[in-house]
Amino acid sequence: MKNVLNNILHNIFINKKQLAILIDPEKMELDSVKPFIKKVNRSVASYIFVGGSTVPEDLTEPLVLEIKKHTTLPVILFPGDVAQITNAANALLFLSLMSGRNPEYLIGKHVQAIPYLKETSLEVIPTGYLLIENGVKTTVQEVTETIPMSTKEIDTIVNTALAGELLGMRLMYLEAGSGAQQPVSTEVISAVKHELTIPLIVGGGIKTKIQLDDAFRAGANMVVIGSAIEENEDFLYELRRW
Ligand code: 1GP
Repeated sequence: MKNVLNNILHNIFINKKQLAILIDPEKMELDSVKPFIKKVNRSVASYIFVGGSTVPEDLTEPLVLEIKKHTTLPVILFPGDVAQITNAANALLFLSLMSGRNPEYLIGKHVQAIPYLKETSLEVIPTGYLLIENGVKTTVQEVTETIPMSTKEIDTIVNTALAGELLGMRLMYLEAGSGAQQPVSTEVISAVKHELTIPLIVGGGIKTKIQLDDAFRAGANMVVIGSAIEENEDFLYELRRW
């Protein structure tokens, strides 16, 4: 059943904070999935995201199948490339990198993905994706050859998010980049949230419970954490209750 987006909207309606744990297929061995997912299951996480900027073609599907053996949480693809699309997941964030002006990541990859998506039962969720500067160059910036948006130009960030909403995006994702030095600032989050009516996802560089709480307080409806948990799985223990 295609209910991931409805579930996100329902959780917002009942004021539930939503946390997604991001797993990069390049960084997770299949043998480690079971113990890792057990910890995720005991945490407050509502979703598992799977994806990365530079994942080899044959890694994503076996990983998703293994994750699904050990959890009932929805698995959502957060792909860096078309080769990361697999029917084994529940949903796909169909990301358009609206902060950049590289046509490949605005529409090109999407056209390439259609032959896969025509055959799939995946829930495809149109998602605007905005890369925000964080002080260091991140992999997503390198791979996509785009420039992140300056935090000094909050109006441009807000207007880009709104343009995405008017184009029909169902989610908006503010991204500082995996392993970012600084997460997206609370000023940027609240300015975007103030104008947007679609759900707002925030990720990149969130390493502490305080940063997580700050992102929610500023208006994020969902927060994504990857690197901090890759580096220290015990962080999941801190995420056992809100
Ligand atoms: C990256 O937003 C996600 O695309 C998560 O970032 O790995 O820094 O948590 P981190």
